[in-house]
Order: sequence, then structure tokens, then C-alpha cells
Amino acid sequence: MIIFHLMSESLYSLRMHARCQDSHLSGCERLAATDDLERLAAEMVGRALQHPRGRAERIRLSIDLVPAETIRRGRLLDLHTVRVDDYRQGRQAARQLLLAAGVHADAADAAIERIAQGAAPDGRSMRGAMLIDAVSGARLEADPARGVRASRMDLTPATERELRQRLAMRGLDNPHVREALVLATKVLAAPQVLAELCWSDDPDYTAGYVATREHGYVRFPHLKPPGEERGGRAFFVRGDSFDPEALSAFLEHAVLLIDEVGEIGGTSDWKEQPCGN
Ligand code: PML
Repeated sequence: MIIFHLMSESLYSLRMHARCQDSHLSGCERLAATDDLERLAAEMVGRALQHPRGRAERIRLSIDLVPAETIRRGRLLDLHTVRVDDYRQGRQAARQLLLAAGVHADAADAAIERIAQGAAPDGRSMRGAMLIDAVSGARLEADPARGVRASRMDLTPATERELRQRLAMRGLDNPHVREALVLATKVLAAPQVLAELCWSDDPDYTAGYVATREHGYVRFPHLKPPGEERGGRAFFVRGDSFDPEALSAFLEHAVLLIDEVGEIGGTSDWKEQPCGN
């Protein structure tokens, strides 16, 4: 549950997007106090230049002041890991969790297949997420190449320190986990979103997750085979009450500063549900 209240200090929103050979390479988001701005901007540029899929040819860095009165606060989703043998079992387990969150089977299957095949029109990974009608499986985003982005969210420095310590105890303190957990927390704060499915487009990183309000952020160490570059995100929405403008405005523009760590749980074995069709 996200609890919102007002901040007293303004912050800067930093957003980086890097491209290589005319396609998306890397992107990230931070919120920073004035004192941290230069350090974080330099870190973002370094990251775009050292990406495992290549060296950035174009880096866009946007920095915007965020007035104090527009900043909301919240708590991270709880996290735990489900052990799966390989990506096929991982996708079955992810599907099962999506169904438990109210996503219909055809919609879950369509999203898994689209991410696996490269959801952008050119068959590559999208920069943003697909918006999927949780009942019909129809794609709802206005621009299927760009998709929808979740932006302007971060941890307070003290929360980041605590999160890193607690993730380190589980061997999970890496940027993939930290950034995905923050992003999923913002996505699930949107009342229209039922669930998120994601796996990485980094060929060396096979893990992914399903995030839901009931179960939090559930990681699967394998949602794709090693070496595979295609990955991405799907946000499942209730088609009957879907308001595209309100959802995009919240995901892309509302500012969320997270000041509380949720539960960082251990690893459990996946158990197939007999009726998980
Ligand atoms: C990404 O970094 O591209 C997405 C990462 C998803 C999984 C992160 C995790 O291991 O929990």
C-alpha cells in the first residue's frame, strides 16, 4: 500500500536515454537533491558508455526541477524470489501469478509471447512498456514502438542504503533488482494497473518478475535463455475503466520518492497449481 504525503524540499528529476545503431540501448531515472546532481549525472553518462550491448552513440540527459509540493512518498513493494529450473518453467510460474492477479490466460500468454518475440514493430525490444488489456489481451498503448514509460521515481538516500544492505544479505544488491523494484512500485501505485510482467533485455541477465498488489515483487531467476536480447515490460490494465491519458500522466509525470523498504524475503520453490490454465 502506497501512502502519499508532501515533501518539504524540492528535488531534481534526472532521466537518461541512450541509443546505439538507431535503437534503444539504455535508460535510467533518478531524483536528486542539488548536492547530488552532478555526481548522479556523471554516473548516468558512464553507464550509457559501458553498456554490455554496446557503446552509446546518442545520450540524452534531462534534468528538471520538481517543486516540493508535487512530490509523493511511498513504501517499496515486498520482494521475494521463486526458484525455477529454466526459463520455460519461469514463464509458467509467472503466468500462474498473473492469472491469480485477475489477468486472463489469453492476455497473459499474449504478453509473454510478445515480449519473447520483441514487442516493438521491428521485432526488437521496446524502450517503454506495452499496455495490455487484462481481459482481451489487446494492446492499448498509443505508440507501439515507444510504449509507456514509468518515470520520476527514486529512493531517499537512507532508504537506498537500507535496501542495499538488505538485498546484499540475499546476494541481490545489483542495479537490475534495485531499479526494477522501484519502477514496479510506482507502476503498482497506479490504481488502473493490475500487474506488471518484466524480463531484462540485457543478454547476460536472465531474471524477471511479476509485480502485483497482493504478492508484491516476485522474482524468477530465469524468464529467458542466456544470450537472448529480447526483453521488456507489460503493464496489465482493467480495460473497462481504462483512461489512457490519466494513466500516462501518472506513470510518466507524477513524482514518487520512496522512503520505506518493504520485506526482502528469501527464495521459495515454485509449485505448479493444478488449475493454473
Ligand atoms: C532490467 O534490468 O532490464 C529488468 C530487470 C528485471 C529483473 C530484476 C531482478 O533480478 O529482480
